[in-house]
Amino acid sequence: MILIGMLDSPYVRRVAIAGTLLNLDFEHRSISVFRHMDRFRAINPLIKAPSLVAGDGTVLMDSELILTHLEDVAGRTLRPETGTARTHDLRTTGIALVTCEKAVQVEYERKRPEGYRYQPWMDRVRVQLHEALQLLDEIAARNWASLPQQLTHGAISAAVAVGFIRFTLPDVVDLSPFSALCAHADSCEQTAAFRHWPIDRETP
Ligand SMILES: N[C@@H](CCC(=O)N[C@@H](CS)C(=O)NCC(=O)O)C(=O)O
Repeated sequence: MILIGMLDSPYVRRVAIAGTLLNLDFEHRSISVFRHMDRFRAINPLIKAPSLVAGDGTVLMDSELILTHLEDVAGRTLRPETGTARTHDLRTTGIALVTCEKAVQVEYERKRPEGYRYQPWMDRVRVQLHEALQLLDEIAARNWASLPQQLTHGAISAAVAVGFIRFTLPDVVDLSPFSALCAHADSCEQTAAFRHWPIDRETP
């Protein structure tokens, strides 16, 4: 299996970290959807990161669907399998993915020339981002004072979202009100799986 995409994409990084936690053997190629568009397009004409070339050559996209496939291959899941814990982890993952989406939208909006930016849209996205961070902070304060034995998709995705904001938007998003979430991200970044996939690592 080959995972395609830069680790500064929170979606690529969550897949890479989960793949390692699932003990899967896969290759990673740091191909950028912007800087290496033609190379990317040759693998996936839709130019979406992450993409995964599965064992049989099928090209998958969307981090959640790729994770579904990786868990099929591994024969186990990082998500609690039943009950309230599962429902809560699905909710947390959803909030974390919105956090990633809104943070990425802020970054993409910044790429536009000044005259092409639309402030009411930016204001809306930033309110959504702030709300999502607030919800994750409450979850972190309630559940992640110490790291769970098994990192779930919700816990991984929340930490990866913080990592992305710290790396890409340090001048735009003030994370200081979200201390429990930041502490959770710090703890995750110390683990072997997160250290194996640093946000700025590029494979040739
Ligand atoms: N819902 C998707 C979002 C993936 C996504 O938007 N990735 C960005 C990179 S961070 C991308 O492919 N951008 C290029 C584009 O949308 O054209 C997922 O979970 O994988």
